[in-house]
Amino acid sequence: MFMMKLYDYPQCPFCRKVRVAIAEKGLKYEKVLVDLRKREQKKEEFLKLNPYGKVPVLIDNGAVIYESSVINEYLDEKYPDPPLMPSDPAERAGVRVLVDFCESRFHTPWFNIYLQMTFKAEDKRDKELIQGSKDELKGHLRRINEVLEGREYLSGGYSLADIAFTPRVAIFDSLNIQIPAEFKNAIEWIEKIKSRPSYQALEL
Ligand SMILES: N[C@@H](CCC(=O)N[C@@H](CS)C(=O)NCC(=O)O)C(=O)O
Repeated sequence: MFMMKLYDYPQCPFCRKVRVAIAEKGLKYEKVLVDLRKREQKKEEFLKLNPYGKVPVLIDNGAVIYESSVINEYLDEKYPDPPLMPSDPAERAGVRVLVDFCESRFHTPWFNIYLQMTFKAEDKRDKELIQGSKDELKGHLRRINEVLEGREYLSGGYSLADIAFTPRVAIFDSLNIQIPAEFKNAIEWIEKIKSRPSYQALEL
C-alpha cells in the first residue's frame, strides 16, 4: 500500500482546500513540497503529473489527480465517510454551483487583494484595484449571507462548498477585509468554520 501523496505549497489556497478535505476525512498522507518560488511546478517531472504546471496534485493508489475541486470530489467519492456532499442530486448540484462561484467569481477580487497586500509595499499598492475588489467581494458576501439564511453551512450540512471558501475567508483579517456587520450569517459561518479541527490543516 502506497501512502497518499499531496504535491503542495504551504500558502496556496487550492492546496489548503484539499488539506482541509483530507483532514475532514481523517486520512493520512505525505506532503511533497513543490517550491513555486523556484518554479519547480514547471519542471518536466512535475509537468508529467500535471500538464498545467500547478499545485495541488494528489496521488492515491496510482491515480494522479489535479485541479483542487476535482481532487476534493474524488476524495469524497473514494472516502465517503464522513460525507462532504449531500445525497440529493439537486443539492449536490447546488454545492457544485457554490464551489464554482467561489473559484470563478469570489477568487478573483480576493486574489487581487492578496497579491497587493502580500507582495507590494504599502506606498506601491494599487488603491483603486483594492477598493474595487473589496466592493466586488462585498456583493459576493451578500450572496453568501443570503444563502446562509436559516442554515448552519452553505448547503445546510458542512460540505465541499464551505471548504472551497475556507482558505480565502481564513485570511480576511490579514488582508484587511472587513465583513459588514449586517452580514451576520456570514460572520457566524466563518466562526463555525474556524472552530472545526480541520481548520488547522490550513497551517496559517
Ligand atoms: N484551478 C487550479 C488552480 C491551481 C493554482 O493556480 N495553483 C497555483 C498556486 S496557488 C500554482 O500552482 N501556480 C503556479 C503557476 O501557475 O505557475 C486548482 O483549483 O487546483
